[in-house]
Formats: sequence, C-alpha cells, structure tokens
Amino acid sequence: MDTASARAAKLRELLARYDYEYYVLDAPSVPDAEYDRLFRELQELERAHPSLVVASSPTQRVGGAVSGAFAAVRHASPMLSLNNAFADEEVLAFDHRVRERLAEEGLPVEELRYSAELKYDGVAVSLRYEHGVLVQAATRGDGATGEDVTANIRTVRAIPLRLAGIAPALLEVRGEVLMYRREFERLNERQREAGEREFVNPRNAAAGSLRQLDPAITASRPLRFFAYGLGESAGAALPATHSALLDWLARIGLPVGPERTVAEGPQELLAFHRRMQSLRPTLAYDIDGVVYKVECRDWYDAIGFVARAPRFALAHKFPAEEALTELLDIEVQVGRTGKLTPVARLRPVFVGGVTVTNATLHNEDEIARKDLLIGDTVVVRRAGDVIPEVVRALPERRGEPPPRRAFEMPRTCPVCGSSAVREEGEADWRCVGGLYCAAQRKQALLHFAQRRAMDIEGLGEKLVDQLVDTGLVRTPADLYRLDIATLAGLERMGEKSAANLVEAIRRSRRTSFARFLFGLGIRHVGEEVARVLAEHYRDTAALMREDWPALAAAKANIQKDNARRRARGEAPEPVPLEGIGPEIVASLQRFLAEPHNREVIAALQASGIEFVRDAAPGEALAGRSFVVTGTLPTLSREQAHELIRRHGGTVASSVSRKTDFVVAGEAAGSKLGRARELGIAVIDEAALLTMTGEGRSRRSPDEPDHHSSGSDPA
Ligand code: 5U1
Repeated sequence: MDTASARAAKLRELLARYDYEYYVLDAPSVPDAEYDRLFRELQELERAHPSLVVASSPTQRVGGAVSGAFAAVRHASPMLSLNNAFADEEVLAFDHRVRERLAEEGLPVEELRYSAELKYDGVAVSLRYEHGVLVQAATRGDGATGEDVTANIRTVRAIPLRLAGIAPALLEVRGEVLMYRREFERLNERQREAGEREFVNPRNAAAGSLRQLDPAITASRPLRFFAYGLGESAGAALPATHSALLDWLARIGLPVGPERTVAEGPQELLAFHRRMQSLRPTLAYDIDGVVYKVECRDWYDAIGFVARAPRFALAHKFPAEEALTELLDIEVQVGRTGKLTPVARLRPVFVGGVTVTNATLHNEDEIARKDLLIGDTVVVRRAGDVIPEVVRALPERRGEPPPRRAFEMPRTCPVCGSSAVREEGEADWRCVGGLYCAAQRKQALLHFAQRRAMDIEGLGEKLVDQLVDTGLVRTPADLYRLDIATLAGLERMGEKSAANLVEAIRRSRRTSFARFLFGLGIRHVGEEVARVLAEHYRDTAALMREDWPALAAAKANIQKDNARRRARGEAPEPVPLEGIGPEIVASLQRFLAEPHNREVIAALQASGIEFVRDAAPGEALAGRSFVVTGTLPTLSREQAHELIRRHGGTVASSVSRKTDFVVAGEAAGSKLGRARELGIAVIDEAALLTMTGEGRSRRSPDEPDHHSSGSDPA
C-alpha cells in the first residue's frame, strides 16, 4: 500500500507538471501518448485503492455527475470592471487623473509607474484556493454574484488544482478563460462534422464550454486560462507591485500572459499599445486591447474607485475587428480569365482600423452558404492585415426595413454581354467573351504589364482603362505600337510620362521566356508553371508545335508504367514536364488552339520580343523553403520571392512543417503566428539579404511600387 501511495503521488506530480508544460508553458516535454499512459496508470491505481483518490488528482478533473443548474456564488470581494479608452487623449487624461489623486493623497507622484498587459478576450472567472487547493470557481456574473462553475473549471488543465510551493489560507485568483484560435477552429470543425452548432468566435466558444451542465463536455473543450489579478487573500505575503504579483502568480503555477511591460509614463503606455496592436494578429488567442494598472498596489485604495471600476486601471481598447453594417448591393466584377466575382457593396463601416466599403463574396455558393440577402444587416470582419470579409447575416433583423432581395448570378457578362457559364464541378461563372470582353482585356493587359511578367513601369489601371476604352489597345501586342504623341493625348498624360512609358514598353521587349509565358495569362499557368514550360520548350515556336493530347497520353502512360516499376522495386522513368498536370495541359491546349491567341503571340514576336535567360540561380538558399509575410522594409513581396528563387530557395505561400524560414516584416499576420507555433525560424529582411550575400536592398524604402499588380480574382 505504501508503494502504491508513493507511486500515485509521483504520478500526480508528473501529470501536474506535464499539464503545466503543455498548457502554461506551451512546451510539452513528453509526447501525448506518454501523458495518456501515466494518466491511465494513475486511474488504475486509484481504482484498486480508492483511498488514494484526492481532490487535486488530475484524474478528478472530469466531474462525472451532471449538475442541475449553476449555484450562485457571492464574490468575497467584488469582481470589478474596467473603464475603457479608445483614443490616446483618454490615456493621457487617465494618467492626469491618477497623478492628481496621488498628489491629493500626499503620495510620491514622481515614483508613479504603470504595469501594462494584454486584455484577453475571454470569460472572467475567480478561482478560490484555500490552503493551496482549488475549492471554488465562479464566473463574474454581475460582479457581486456569479455562477459556481467549479466542476467545469476543474477540467481546465491550464488551471492548477493545487498551487505550487505555497498554501496560503486564502487566495482568490482573477483571470480570463479563453480558447486559442486554432483550437477554436478545430472545435468548430468537429462541431460541423457532428452536425452540431458552430461557435461564432473563440470567446463565445469559451463561454459556451464553461457553462456546460455536463463537466465532461467542458473537459473535451480546449480551454486555457490567464491570471491577471487577485480578489481576497489571507496568509500570503503579496508582492508590492502589480508586475511582481504577475511574476509571483506564474511562480505558483498559474498561467500569466507573456506580453507585458512596466512603463514610466503615458508615452510608454501608448508605445506598448501600438506594439501589441501590431502583434495582435500573430498571437495564438484573441485580445481586444491592453490594460494599464498603477504598479504600486499599496496605492490602490487611495486612488479609489468610481462605481464598480477602479481609478488605478484602464482598458485601452483596439479598434473592433467585427462590425455590423448593411449589405447595400452585390455587384459582379469580371476578372482576367472571365471569372465573375460577386462583390458586396457595404454601407461604409469602420472596422479593424479602416473604413470598409466592399468585400469579395467569392462565388454564388458562398453567398448561399452564408444565406445573404441584399439589404441584410451583416457582420463584417477585418482582422490585422487580412482582407475584409462578410462573415454572416443577421436573419433575425429581416423584419426591419429595407426590404430584402435575393442575389442571382447574371447569366450574361455585365461588361460585354457575352453569355456566362458555370462548368460542371466548378464554383465560378465565367464570361465566354475572352478578349472581346473589355473587362478581360483590361485585366489581361494589367497582368501582362505587371512587375513579375513584362515589368512595364507606369502602365497602371487608369491608363489601361483609357487605352482599352478609346480602342487604342486591344491586345498586349498593340502596346508595342504606341507612340509618344498618341499617349500624350490621353488624360493625365504629359509628354514626359508618355515618353517614359514608351521607353518602358521598349525595354520590356528584352525579357525571359518564363516571364513572357506567365504574362500571357493562360489559365493555371502561374510563375512556377511558366518556369517549367520555359525550361522545356525554350521558345514560342516549340510550344506552339506541341501535340497536347499526345503529350497528355504519353505522360499518363509513363506514370502508369512507373507505378508498375515501383511495385517491382525498379527505378521510375522520368516523366516529361513533371508537375504539369492534366488540367494545365488542357488549359494550354485550349489557349493555343484559339487562332486569336496564336495571332497575339505572333504579333508580340514580330514586335521584337527577345528572350534572354533569367539569371542562373545561386546556391546559397538551395534546398531551403521560405514564406514571406508582412511588409518588408525595402523589398516588395515579389522582389523578396525573386531574390530567394535566384539563390536557389523555394517560396511557398503558407507555413507548414516543411518551411525552413519565415521572413517577417511589419504587420506580419497569421503566418508569423503559425511559424511560432511550429517553431520555425523567423528572420527579417536584413537576415535574408545577408544569407544571399546581397547585403543592401534593391529598392530604396521610399520608392513607391511603380505600377498596379493587375491582380485578378480569377
Ligand atoms: N489583463 C487584465 N484584464 N483585466 C480585466 N487585467 C485586468 N484587470 C481587471 C479586469 C476586469 O480588473 C482589475 C483591474 C480589477
């Protein structure tokens, strides 16, 4: 029995440590399977020797009994709320008031410091520890009385059932229960698969999970916790400052947010707010602002309270990431490949720090899935540097004006009137007008001229509109016939800009075959595919001679033979144009079978296009995979990609375990967060340049991006 008792104690200690590493430090030291094995061993020991079961055992987190409803809990000291500030001036006024109070109370104003931390977007709870053991947990409720969620909180593995190292008679810990964004998404996936209700956001999911009548359900939800303060306490020597209190809470086993600082005055508080706002998209969890508190805890009573909010603290909120607005209309845009994209026209709304007036709705299925009607009140979301999206409608508002009407995808192109078709198995409708369609012509020209293709500096959207609308340009080949006098006659075009543009067009004639192929805008032929094709065919004549059905058949045969060879343990034969799948082959065949396209290619060649090889790739980054995110100080995204490729590296658009480096710039978004989660090396532009040996940047920071990218929703 003694050995069983000792083993149980050891297992409890180990499991508590692993919970702490996993949930608090985010650094598990053992695989999940090992955790599960120890957990089962403890369960079996406790089953064999019921007297070994103690309330603080990790096995007791999942309460078996279903409680009827939540009992009311009167908080020993009220759970306060915070006064909010949105503007910098309000922070200055807060600091001013604090200083005034300190002076009135005869306290040393010159010693004033603030502690700043994150404002977690979760559910406030109070945890009551008696003699170091968690005995009660309650929600905030109305601040005076909350709900008893002890059984549920006991299942949250981030919350210690017993404090580490100390056992004060009483300690009420205040903090926030929340859910990490990725875990929230996984939960919603599970909910979807099970046909259950999805949660709107992580806070909602955390609140819903905490208020489950069956603690076993709470136990299955990935809840986290961050402590930020205290309620009542007795028998503990508490630190004198708030920042030291947070350190102390961390030492006794409570999770405390890592992002915090001590500030000398309001300017440093504002700097913290700005820093956290840019960090916000990279955090694993939602925050809605930062919280400032006077450092010296002894001064709290003297500074006092207004109603239920302390005067020694302030919540400095971030602009909301979600807002309600009206879906005024749904318009249809035509992309380069004829894709018709429905776009929401919104009543202007300030969200995520910018005014949003429109948002892509992607395709008609998306509109149906979100059940959107024109006239609906909708939730618009813009988080970090992510493009704004219409999240959902509020059908409960449909009784109110204006009248609603359903959107229907037009059966003809809104620009050229050609028919629109939706092919079997595709989500998109497309205009069949091709280059007859002015919208497609404009987009095709912008695509052709962009930096990554023919790089014609100065050929932007406004100019392309004029060139197409006046009939001066129908195809990319027409660009090479433009002269200074014609261009100078256009709106907003002087002699000088016309001459510059003609020169840029002339210069663009010397290009690589890969850029030229990419610039043609063939469906499914992105830069990478264009590179493979250029490497294989070398010039347009060879490409145009290709027998595409024969090539597709040959590829399929070799692939079949290779499968047999592999089964026999033999080496496979090389497949021609590896990586160019049947969809791309079919698209090339379609494009090159079109006489009009062959004419454009011939006319371009006749205008003096000359292919030179792109610089041979270096070796410095060979075998390394990169993802670039955020705004780099001097390189544009395309320049960074080009640099990486030129030195033998590969570029991916999303972060995975295969990524070697994430190059992060300012306002880096969720990719940076993902990199941190996966432990992938994050470097800045300077490090990238050093790795490639290119030292200095290729574009000065204040030189603007010279022309529109002609990006295409298609
Ligand atoms: N981080 C943090 N959140 N939060 C919320 N600190 C903090 N403090 C609070 C609240 C309601 O209240 C105390 C200042 C009383």
